[in-house]
Amino acid sequence: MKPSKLIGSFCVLSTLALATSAAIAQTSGSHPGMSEEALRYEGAPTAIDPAQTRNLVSGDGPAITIDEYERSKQIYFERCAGCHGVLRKGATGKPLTTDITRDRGTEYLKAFINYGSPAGMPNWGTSGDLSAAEIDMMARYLQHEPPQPPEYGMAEMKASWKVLVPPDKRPKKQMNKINLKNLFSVTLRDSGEVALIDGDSKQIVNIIKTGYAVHISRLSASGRYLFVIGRDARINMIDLWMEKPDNVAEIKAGMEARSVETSKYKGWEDKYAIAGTYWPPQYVIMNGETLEPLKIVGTRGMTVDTQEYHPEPRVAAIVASHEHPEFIVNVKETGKILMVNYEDLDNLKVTTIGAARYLHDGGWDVTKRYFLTAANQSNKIAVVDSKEGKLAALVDVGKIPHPGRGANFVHPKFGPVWATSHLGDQTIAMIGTDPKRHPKNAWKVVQSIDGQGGGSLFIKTHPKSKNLWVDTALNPIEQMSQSVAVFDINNLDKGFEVLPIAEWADLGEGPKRVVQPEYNQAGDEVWFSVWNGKEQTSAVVVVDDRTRKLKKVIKDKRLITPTGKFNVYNTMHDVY
Ligand code: DHE
Repeated sequence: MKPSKLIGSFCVLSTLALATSAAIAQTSGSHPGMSEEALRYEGAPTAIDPAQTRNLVSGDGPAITIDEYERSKQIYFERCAGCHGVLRKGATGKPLTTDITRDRGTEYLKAFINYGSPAGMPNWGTSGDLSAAEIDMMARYLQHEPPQPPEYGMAEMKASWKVLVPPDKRPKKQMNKINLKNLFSVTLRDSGEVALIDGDSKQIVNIIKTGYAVHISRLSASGRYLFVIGRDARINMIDLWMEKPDNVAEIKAGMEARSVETSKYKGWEDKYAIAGTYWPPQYVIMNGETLEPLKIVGTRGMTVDTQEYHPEPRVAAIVASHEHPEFIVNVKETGKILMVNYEDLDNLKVTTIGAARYLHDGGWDVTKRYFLTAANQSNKIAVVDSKEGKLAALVDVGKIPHPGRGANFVHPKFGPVWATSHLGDQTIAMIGTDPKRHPKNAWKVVQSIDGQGGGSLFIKTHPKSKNLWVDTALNPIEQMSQSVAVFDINNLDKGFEVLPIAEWADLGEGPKRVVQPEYNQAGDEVWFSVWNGKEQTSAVVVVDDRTRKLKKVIKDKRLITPTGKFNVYNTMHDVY
């Protein structure tokens, strides 16, 4: 087994030494207590520029020079902030506020950083990632107040906002011959672009510059506008009706972000867009045709369980309700789900639902009434009843659920279910979602099966398919990260078939992680990204869903680090 190399700007982990998939959920030699997958996934650098933060060196901490503070700050933002938070209040990693760090003292902190901890702290020193001098500097730095990144309000948003083509100058009808419903928006992570690929011809229609380390794409309710958000919180609004689809508006919604969505309730189609930011911790509602920022709301507040103040509750997944004119907003660190009613932005009504920490991604059940979302560090799925505006259940699942948007299908024995795979173990949990006709199964794990291993990020099926696809993109074992498991929904106990997607792509050197299955509109093809290093060749592999055979490898030197893929029809209609 070759140690997998990390991609792009991911944190640097030196050794990957897991032998069996069972061990993955437990510990690894270099980072005891925490799976390599989880660390690699969460520990990415923050998009906030350390140079823009305000230094807070005080006489209360140990001696540190300005130069040391600056260098430590850089290291912290690159390697620590993803887990411990920019303000060090804790997320996946423990809090590192000065009341704690000063109490521990320099020597303790040095040992901690050097050797790591069973709770999951990497061994930055013994792994060779940080020198003894750097560890000493970091131990002192942590005893000073965290540097404060600037706030980002209406003035900053307006200054960044550009309407490149005003609504009245846009086409009145579709000006191209593309079958838009089967178009795919493909994230080109490390080039900060999206590729629009025609799902019928498999040709690239356009490559569009977007934000840094672009993250997800979402569609307006009409399917005309594509919204893309980068980790730097830049949103690009692309008009698919143009002869060559391209940007018509853009804005920087904050300094770091992951989520964007549009209003979908009847009568409100295409009216609003919303983006949630990691920094500052807030969301903004924008005009759905121009991206003009209209209403900014902060998410700082009390945590759901211990009810203590959190200064940095990041906004994770957002979905648009089909039951009410509402956005459903996951607030990660407080563990709260907000139902933001957009009927009257001046008198904004927000229902706050207490769920569990730390909320991340999720999707709808097949009726689109229930939103199922991962509270990943609580190993739970929270179920929100969007009709009644309340929590329907908190369901215990495996270790670190990571559903993407999840997978809906009719289980041969238990009726309609929604499934998630896990980052921290090999299981796939199926939760009953039909309280009317299958009340005994509703909001319970009706079956849990084993997939290839841990390190799964995405699971997918389609209403027309009998296949359930589960990736293992972050599994440290190459054979697993470079292939995908597929189950027959009618024979789930039979086990899975493994398809060697990366091998089919025939790309040569590189990590070649196989990530995020996505169906075409017809539901007869599944697309996979083969995510290689920035300087290496990547590809998108199309598999025939019925035969499970290779249909097409889309290889093009412009496809740099493809990851997420968003089929227009399926994203518009929440088909998954
Ligand atoms: Fe994602 C969705 C956050 C790393 C690919 N990612 C999401 C969502 C959030 C999120 C909150 C849900 C958005 C929504 O539905 O509104 N992702 C984060 C992180 O904080 C994290 C852990 C670390 C980071 O620094 O960003 C992270 N994500 C990754 C990756 O490394 C992935 C695998 C590759 C990449 O492109 O960066 C990745 N995330 C994705 C994809 C989706 C996503 C493809 C959308 C899935 C879908 O089917 O909707």
